[in-house]
Amino acid sequence: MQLYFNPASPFVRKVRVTAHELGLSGEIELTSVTLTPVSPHEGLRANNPLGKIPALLTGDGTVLYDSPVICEYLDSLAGGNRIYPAPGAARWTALRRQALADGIMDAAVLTRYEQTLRPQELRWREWADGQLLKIRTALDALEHESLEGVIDIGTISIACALGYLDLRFAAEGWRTSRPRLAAWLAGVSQRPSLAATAPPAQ
Ligand code: 99T
Repeated sequence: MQLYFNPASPFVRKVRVTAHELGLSGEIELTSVTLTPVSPHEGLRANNPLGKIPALLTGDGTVLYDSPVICEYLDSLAGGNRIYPAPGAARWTALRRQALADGIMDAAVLTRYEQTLRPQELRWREWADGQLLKIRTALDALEHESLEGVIDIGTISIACALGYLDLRFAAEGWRTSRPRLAAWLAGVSQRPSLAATAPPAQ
């Protein structure tokens, strides 16, 4: 399988952590791409019309995107209901947490593009503040979640979202008012899957 990849992308990291947890990382070949909405990657766009990573070319030539779909596909290859819990309360919790973490990543990536790509004179402060409010409110909600000892698509996504904030928004200091979440991340980051996929310091 071939995965379009960039080490900074928290969505790609979700896929890689999932593959690692399922014992499938050896079957994934990484194809490195650099892209933004204003400098798309043509080869990628031929496979994913949205021009976003991650995108996965499976063994039979099928292309899958986005990260929730790819992660669920990998789970099915590993027998199913390992990273995505079986139908029931745990599954809804995991899916909701994935949605919350993906929402943090979406808001953070959009803010990053606003702050680094958009010409200075076109920047819209209130819009960026609105995205940051989503991130902060979501982090406050996560501070009250019981994440200890749970490894599923929900907690994997949360760890990747927090890792991206550390990479791109270190000045935000998200740990200050969220000690429980910070302690959870410190512990879970020791797992080989997360340690092996930590984004490079930039
Ligand atoms: O939007 C673009 O054109 C390029 N951006 C991406 O491909 C980002 C890379 S993170 N990926 C997504 O937004 C995927 C979201 C999708 N819903 C999923 O896979 O779950 C780049 C981060 C950075 O460079 O700082």
